[in-house]
Amino acid sequence: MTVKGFIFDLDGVIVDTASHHFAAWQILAEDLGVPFDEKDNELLKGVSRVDSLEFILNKGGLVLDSQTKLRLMEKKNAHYLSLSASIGVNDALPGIVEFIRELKSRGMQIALGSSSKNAHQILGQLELTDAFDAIVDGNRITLSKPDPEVFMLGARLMGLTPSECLVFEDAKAGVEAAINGGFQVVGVGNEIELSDADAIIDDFEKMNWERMQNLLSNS
Ligand code: B16
Ligand code: MG
Repeated sequence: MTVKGFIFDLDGVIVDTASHHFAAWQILAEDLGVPFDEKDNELLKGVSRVDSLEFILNKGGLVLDSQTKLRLMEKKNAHYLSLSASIGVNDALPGIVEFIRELKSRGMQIALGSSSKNAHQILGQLELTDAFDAIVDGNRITLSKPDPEVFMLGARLMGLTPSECLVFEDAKAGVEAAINGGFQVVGVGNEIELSDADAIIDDFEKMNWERMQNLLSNS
């Protein structure tokens, strides 16, 4: 395997903040009188805050001015941050910290590739900031997944080409972003949603170097 760098999505891969994003959007959608369920939320995983709001407004047939949209995004983010405030060092998803440690001990480079503007805050709460050689978050990109910008920048900051990197993603938009950028990608979670990925794992509980190599050689 020629992989030298690993790019991890944040929400839904390193920590279960996906449920907090869902809850915060649900509160906002309810205020706006727009129906919003888990199926809608699945489409918003990995999608930027502004594009997520546009999705909800579009679903409800609502047209709002840019000031109101800004206010709504601030409101959603405040809900999200209050739901995420209790995240601490023990809340990384099972096996992920050990797997990242193993990769580092083998001399691999590690990057974060997240659409979230809150990524630094959440990584800080998990005390994982120092584990990353490069951090690309929603503040550093202009195009949302499925555009590959977030992963391209991660690869560039590690001094690697996309073909030298492996991406881990829990979102359909994220898997498409990786494929669009020419990366190999492992889907984390739903086999049907993520069926375009090169390989799929349920979680990181039994993940290690050997298992990862087997997964990729069978893909
Ligand atoms: P924020 P990821 C994504 O993070 C989330 O999956 C998505 O639900 C969220 O809307 C997006 O970040 C923007 O987040 O509002 O915090 O900037 O999965 O790419 O790590
Ligand atoms: Mg995600």
